[in-house]
Amino acid sequence: HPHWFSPKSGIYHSKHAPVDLPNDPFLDLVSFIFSHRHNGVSALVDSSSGCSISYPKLLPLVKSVASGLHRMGVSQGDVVLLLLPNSIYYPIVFLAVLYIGAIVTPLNPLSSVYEIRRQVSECGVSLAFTVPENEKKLEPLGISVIAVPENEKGLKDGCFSCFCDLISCDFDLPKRPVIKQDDTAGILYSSGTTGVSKGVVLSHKNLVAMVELFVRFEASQYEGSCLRNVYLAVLPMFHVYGLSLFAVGLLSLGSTVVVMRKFDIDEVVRVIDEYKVTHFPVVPPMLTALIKRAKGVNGGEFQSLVQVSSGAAPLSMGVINEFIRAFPNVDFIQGYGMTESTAVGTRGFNTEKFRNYSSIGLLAPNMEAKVVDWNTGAFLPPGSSGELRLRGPSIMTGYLNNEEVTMSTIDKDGWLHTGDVVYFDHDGYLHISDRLKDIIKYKGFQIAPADLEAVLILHPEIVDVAVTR
Ligand code: 4UW
Repeated sequence: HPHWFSPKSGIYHSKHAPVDLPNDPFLDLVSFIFSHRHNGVSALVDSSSGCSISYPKLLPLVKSVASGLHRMGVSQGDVVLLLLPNSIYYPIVFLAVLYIGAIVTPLNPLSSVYEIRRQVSECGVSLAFTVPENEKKLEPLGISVIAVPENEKGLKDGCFSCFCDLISCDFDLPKRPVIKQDDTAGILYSSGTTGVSKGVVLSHKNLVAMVELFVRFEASQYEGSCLRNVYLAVLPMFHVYGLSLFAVGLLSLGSTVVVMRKFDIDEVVRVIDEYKVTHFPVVPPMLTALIKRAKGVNGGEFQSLVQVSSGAAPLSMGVINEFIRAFPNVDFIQGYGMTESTAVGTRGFNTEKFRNYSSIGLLAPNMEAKVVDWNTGAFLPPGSSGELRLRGPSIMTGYLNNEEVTMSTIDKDGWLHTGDVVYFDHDGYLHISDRLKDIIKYKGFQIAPADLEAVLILHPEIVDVAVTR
């Protein structure tokens, strides 16, 4: 057996050397991010207007919004809803809420009133940030609402006066509360292996581990300065994949994050060219759009691209091959993660000599895995498919107010039952072959059949309903 697999315990260890994680119990995510020194210039750029926020201005803006929130009466442990599309202000608001020890719960701005109401009441939300189009949806909920503009141009518009006050608030935060690594930082929604979607409780420690084991680790594997990396942020920051990279991890490296509100392939091509984008994380449907678009041009437009990474949903070998053919100079990798693992899982890693495009990559450092036969419970060796179980510092604290489901998802030894069917090949790369759990993935987003059923059954003409994938 290879050294990374112990047949006795059935445990797969990461092939990567372990990474030291900060062990100060009183460390919060914001202090951690800004403790990293770099000479990054542009932090966040709005792709449509070109408005940008520089690295030297980033922390002062976070502090300013944090002070404003404090003045409004938001305090440690309060839960703030971010019902927002991508914008350069998303990371600022996210980090400002955490800075004062409050908690963020993000949600897709296209959510229905039904979904918003549920999350607001489950999390005990008292304040929401949203876009003007959504203010009506929040009105009946009786919580405070702050409208966020798309970029700096919008700031002058009267309906954003509250946000304008926050962002230009003088520092008067008396003293930061004591925040522990174990304190809750975010509550993201996921349906897990079954049932309706549930709040996934993530601590500062989970997010710090994510930054180290996923974002900073990946950057450390490539030569050269991360300051020169320009990321196109079109994946939504209300989902764990976009949040981890664009609102958190990359800002500790000094990379530039070019933020795009909505995926539009023509806009993507323009922005990649204009900002010399080097890294583009995508979900499978975006890859297909890129391939189609590449056929219509003869080079030039995509020259700056160095890496495209895909994940959040399965990808067929056919699409992968077409992509490689259309973009021979781009390093293509797949990654795998879950909301419940704070996005940490596996990431591809290609070298000159070794390329494995079809796999979802190697297990992240400090993470352990098991592959289990779901009928017999037997631990399976490389080459055999079974349910993936994951253990490590980025695994969620649990589901919000749901001990029963938490206990059936994370067993007594700390293993997260992923509901995904995988196998390790003999080089230690993981392959995902099926899904045991009953979620539907639409453009990388989760759709819980039980959530659809709950909505459909309310229709007066529907007697009973079963949604399946
Ligand atoms: N192939 C097939 C994949 C894959 C996949 C995920 O909505 P969630 O909870 O979370 C995500 C997170 C994706 C992600 C995080 C960090 C990262 O580096 C990365 O790399 C590209 C992707 O989607 O859904 C989790 C579920 O989504 C499926 C799988 O079923 C998993 O349990 N999934 N990645 N590459 N399926």
